Amino acid sequence: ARLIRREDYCPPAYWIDTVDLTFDLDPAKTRVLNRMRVRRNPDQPRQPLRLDGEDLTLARVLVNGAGTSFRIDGAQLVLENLPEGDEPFELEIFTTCAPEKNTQLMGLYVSQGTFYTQCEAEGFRRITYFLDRPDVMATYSVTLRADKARYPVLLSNGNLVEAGDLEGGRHYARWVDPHRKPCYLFALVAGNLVCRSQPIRSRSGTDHLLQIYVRAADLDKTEHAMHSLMAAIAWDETRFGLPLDLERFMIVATSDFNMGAMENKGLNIFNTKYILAHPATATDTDFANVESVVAHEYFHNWTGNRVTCRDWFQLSLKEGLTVFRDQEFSMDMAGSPSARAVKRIEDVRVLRTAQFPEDAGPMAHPVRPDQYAEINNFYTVTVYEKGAEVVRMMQTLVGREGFTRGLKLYFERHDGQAVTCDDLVQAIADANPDSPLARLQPQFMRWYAQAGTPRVQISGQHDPATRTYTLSLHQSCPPTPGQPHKEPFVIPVAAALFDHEGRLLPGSERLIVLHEPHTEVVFPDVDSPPIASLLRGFSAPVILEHPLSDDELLVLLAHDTDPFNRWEAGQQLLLRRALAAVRAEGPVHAPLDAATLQALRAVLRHPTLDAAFKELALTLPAHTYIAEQLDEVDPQRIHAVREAMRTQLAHALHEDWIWAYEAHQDSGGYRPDAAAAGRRALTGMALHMLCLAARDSGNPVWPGKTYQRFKDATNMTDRYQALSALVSAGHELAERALALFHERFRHEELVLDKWFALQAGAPDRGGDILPRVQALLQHPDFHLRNPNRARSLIGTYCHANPAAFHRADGAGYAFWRDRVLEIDAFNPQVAARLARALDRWKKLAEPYRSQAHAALRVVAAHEPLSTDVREVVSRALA
Ligand code: B3K
Ligand code: ZN
Repeated sequence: ARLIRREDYCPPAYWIDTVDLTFDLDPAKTRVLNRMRVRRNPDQPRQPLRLDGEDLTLARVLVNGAGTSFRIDGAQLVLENLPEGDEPFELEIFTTCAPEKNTQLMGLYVSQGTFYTQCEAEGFRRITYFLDRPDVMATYSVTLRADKARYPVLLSNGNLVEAGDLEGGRHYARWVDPHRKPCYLFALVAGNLVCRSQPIRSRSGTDHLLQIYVRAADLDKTEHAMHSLMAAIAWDETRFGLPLDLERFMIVATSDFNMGAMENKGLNIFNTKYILAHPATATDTDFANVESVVAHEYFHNWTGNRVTCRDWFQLSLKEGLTVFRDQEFSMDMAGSPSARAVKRIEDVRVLRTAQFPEDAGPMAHPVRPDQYAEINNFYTVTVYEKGAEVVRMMQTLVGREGFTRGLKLYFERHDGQAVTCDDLVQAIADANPDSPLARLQPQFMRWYAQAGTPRVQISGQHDPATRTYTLSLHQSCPPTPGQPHKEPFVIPVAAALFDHEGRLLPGSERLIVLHEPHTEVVFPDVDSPPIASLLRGFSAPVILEHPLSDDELLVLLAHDTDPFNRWEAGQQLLLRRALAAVRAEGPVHAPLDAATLQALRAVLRHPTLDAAFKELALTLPAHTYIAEQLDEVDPQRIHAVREAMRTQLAHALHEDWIWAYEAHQDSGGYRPDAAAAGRRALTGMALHMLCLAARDSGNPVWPGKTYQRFKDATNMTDRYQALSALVSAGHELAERALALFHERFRHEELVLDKWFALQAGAPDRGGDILPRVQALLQHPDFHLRNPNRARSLIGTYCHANPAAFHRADGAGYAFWRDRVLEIDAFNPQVAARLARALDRWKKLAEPYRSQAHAALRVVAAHEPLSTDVREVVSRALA
């Protein structure tokens, strides 16, 4: 396929200053009249105007009110006979499209009788012919006309300036957005929705109206989203001095959405999954996700909308920065230092289990990619989460206040512009001229240019004669596709030293900034060999190779003052045990030793640690994280080792789990705060362990209690945890509970998604999951075309259940192959995400490797195949 290259960027030959759109909305045939003021870009050579369009029926083109000649060249409308001179001219384009036939959910589409749009990255061209690129910014006015009974609510960006009735039962609304914007931020919604409204006055005294639109049955699930929005608005003003710039800020939720949400100016459109939250139907995780995604989209109003991307290669300019901002917001909302650490640990886990594999696989790309065939394939954990880590390193290098100063300068310089990642780094460096960031700026930019996860190897030497400790750090980065050699990165390593009783050595905390391949750091006044705690708070997205002894790790697990590294010490111990058992010959047996079990018991019983922290510390390293440490991966072996470790934890800590369950019960009503959620997470884990132990002992007490809790629960978190404990222990009560759960929530789409996902993600026992997933495809509640439902069943099976997916008979891959092709025929974006489940096939042991290879080749050879899926599978096969 044709590759788009970053180095080919060229400013547009024309500018579009204003856009006036009139929609006659009809699911079968919507008419779109697009009137633009266009002018030539005098800085570019004179050339024809080429407008992008896709799946449009063109009816008429007028220039300054008169007919004109045009031609269609591929997906572009080409106008050659434009007025001489550089005066602006009026261009009028009349097209139609068919929203009800739009199964890709890009452009204008219909979901459950309501019209929605999705334009990022390149969906606006499916609505009208346009210069569909983010550096073309215009002001928009929009008139919507539709049947009044079926579409009583008509929304677009900006302010409502006029509305009224038309003949034939139709009505109209006219919206004007005062802010210039790129077309990817355009949105419209028309349908039968209700809304929760909230007037607010900002800290600076301006009045605004906040609205959340949903279906009538969902109105009681919007309170948490509204609170999250208000908190996000207040936070952005306090932390960064960024106010809400709109009279009206609207959010609309839809069940059919390709991704999480979209930050359209003043009219965010959300997947219902990230708006709706009621204690009876949503878990603590859902509540936390709603809070962070609502905040994320709101924060885009400045980082993305007021200052946008020059081209799509700069995507991380808005995404990395906005993820960083939503992470900071969630940490501030969590409150206590340990609750902040819990959020940090969760974010690092995502990075390690999803981004590190991406960075080591066939889709590896820099945070700012150099080329793509389909931009939708680059909305990745690298651009988002690694991009956020890069922004976080900048904050570490210039300090929190320095970073705020830097962002302020960024907005002073670039408000209203479409800019690049260089402009962001430049502003932060310029606002902090004495910082290591300013000194090392060109080298720091390698984080944007080089793919791959750097490794930092550590060795330490204590010298009793000089009472010094010398730390040697060596950095390297493995090759990635197209980048055989890497230059050294700027790596901030937060460090501290402890003695063997776990006491922090006074004055030993410091930030080491690596920028050369080898660095030596000398700590003075060290009497005896210390224990180095490095990369504290996960100060850089790297892999640390630090040969601490088990005893040293145990000291850090018990005493490190950095909660992140305390957790990390426990994970390293568990990872070592797991890897040793995976590499050993013969059947898997009891991978955990007594010392590790005792240390984990001490964490669980600890008098002051947070429940949420305990739950994370007792969670085993993820399957994919273990797999990444190996050269050759036998997924069944990893699964067996993890199961054996879980079983050991369940039995060895049996009394402790009973204690944990009983000591962390909440009385009173449900509240989604971090402390209460932590207690529920820990009691949920305890139930899992107690049901697991009961499976081997045959003792019915705990499964019985769990079933009772499942039935009596007053919130979805407790109910789902209990159900999941029965399902993952494979207890006979699980089937009954699943049936009850379905019966009770059969009208709740998002709960049904959980029901499908739980079954698709359950521990595999003798290959029983695939047949169940296949049977569920035929379930009357399964809808392949609904992205959430497809992801919950098929996505969970292929991406989140390695032991069930990687079958020795290859049936999991055949299933993957068939579903990728089936979905690709109507929704390439969703298919391409699914296609990535085999990214790491080359690491698989036989027979998995050959079977995965065969499935990939079938997909790659299929005709027709979308650009999206073709790019993913051809990179996997390369
Ligand atoms: N900017 C959107 C993502 C659009 C994805 C297009 N394939 C949501 C977000 O990151 O906030
Ligand atoms: Zn975003």
